[in-house]
Amino acid sequence: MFHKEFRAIIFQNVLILCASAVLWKQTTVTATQLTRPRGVSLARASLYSPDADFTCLDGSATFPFRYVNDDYCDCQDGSDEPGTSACPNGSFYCRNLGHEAMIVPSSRVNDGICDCCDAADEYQSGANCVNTCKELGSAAQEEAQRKYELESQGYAIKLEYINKGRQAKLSQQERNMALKAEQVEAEALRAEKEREKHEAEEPEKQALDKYRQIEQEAMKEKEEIERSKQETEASKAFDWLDSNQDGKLQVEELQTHVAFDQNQDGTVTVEEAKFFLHNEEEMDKSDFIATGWPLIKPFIMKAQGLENPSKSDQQAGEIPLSDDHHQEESMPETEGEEEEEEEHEEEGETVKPSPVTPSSVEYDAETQELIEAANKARNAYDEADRRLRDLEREIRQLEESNSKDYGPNEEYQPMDGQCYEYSDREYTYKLCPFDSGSQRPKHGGSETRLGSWDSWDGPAANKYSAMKYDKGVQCWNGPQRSLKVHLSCGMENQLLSVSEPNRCEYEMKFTTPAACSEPKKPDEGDSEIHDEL
Ligand code: MAN
Repeated sequence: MFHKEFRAIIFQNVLILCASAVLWKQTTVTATQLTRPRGVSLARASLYSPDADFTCLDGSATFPFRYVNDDYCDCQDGSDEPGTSACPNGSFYCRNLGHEAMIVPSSRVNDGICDCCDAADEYQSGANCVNTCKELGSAAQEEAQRKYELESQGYAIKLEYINKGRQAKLSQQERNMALKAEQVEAEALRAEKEREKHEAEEPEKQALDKYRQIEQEAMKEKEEIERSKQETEASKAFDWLDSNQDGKLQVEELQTHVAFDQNQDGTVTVEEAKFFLHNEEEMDKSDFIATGWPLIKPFIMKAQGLENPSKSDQQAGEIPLSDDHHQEESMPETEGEEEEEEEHEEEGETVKPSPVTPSSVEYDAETQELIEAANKARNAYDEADRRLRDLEREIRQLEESNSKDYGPNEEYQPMDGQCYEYSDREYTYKLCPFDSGSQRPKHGGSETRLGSWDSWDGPAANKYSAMKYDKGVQCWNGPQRSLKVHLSCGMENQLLSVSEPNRCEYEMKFTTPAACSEPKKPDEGDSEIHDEL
């Protein structure tokens, strides 16, 4: 208040009009047809009307317009001194014609340092600033143009990606529809083949059951033959051991065979011999066949295996066995038996029936036909089943891929299926977008999964600027590894850097044309500032 009153007195007494005229001349600049005080932007020009009182822009005071730029700070917000350094918080606007308009703190006005390229901030300091706006303007424009062209290229690639992505989605959808139709057919075909298989297997089963019966009978017969062979062998052994031919085996008879010398002291004691007679004095033939021979036979075999057969025959009084490898020691066969076998061998016939197994069975033509028909039906069913399962797998994979969010316009789709690497001193990192991220030590060691594709993870306003991969390999004594990938516009898909800001939490920087936005044409030459209040 005091300040204003004091001034009013002075101006009343000294040539008011003259002084005002001089001040007005000093504090105004002419720009694009609008006269405005020095340091005021075009946008704010209307707030500085020389025909009216000036109200501080914060509304804090109103006073005659001649106080504007009078090098004395009247407004708290410094708005009355845009063209002088009188207010500490004022701002000075320079037009910088040919380049970019700029606002500098008004404290820098006439401080001897050139801030504005048009030298407007140093109008009284004698700093001899030169107007460099034209040069700066054209350099900036060239840079802006270069950036614009790069962005345009990136964006052009992005458009291709969008095309590819949409195309891929379309063909996936088409493929999916075709597969679904095929699936219906394949299911019907499998059901039909399954029915045919059952139909063919039923008569095959009946025919084979007959064979199975025959096989079982043959098996029984074989067992019977085997049993009677054992019996014959036991009977021969009995006759052999029963040296006095009285139809009973006595201790003394066994004592003459070293095979029964269990402790191998050169003598078969009574106890040793009785052991084989079930601790009885003697044993008749039927007991011998049923229980004696199975006990005695291993001892005889052992003795024959240990001793020289040529010597043992008389010395040990060995009982020859009928096993093939003891042929020369076999008990004398009856003449008839011998001749019979020889005859068979000459004729090339099989003496005993060979064990019946399904593979060796010769089926009659009708059964064979049934088996072949069933095999054919089984193969046809297996093929139909395989085809259906292949289709189902393909559908599952397609649906999984189809459910992935490849960006608002499918622009990230072409990155799926690709992998990108980056190496630092210790590790080679790999990012396979929409799949996983991993880390491999450069000097040997296995790959560690840092995470699997989870979701887009950018801020709400820019969701597609970051990706999250989680559930990686468990960190020792810590959480499962996880990875965040920050995407930015670039001419190519490139993994730029990898860091681990927290243990087992990884971050990657990745450039891709898919992250480019439509570039804006750079402004021609100079540009204004839209400094709204
Ligand atoms: C490995 C790497 C590192 C990680 C440690 C944590 O060495 O996966 O990145 O920090 O394990 O134990």
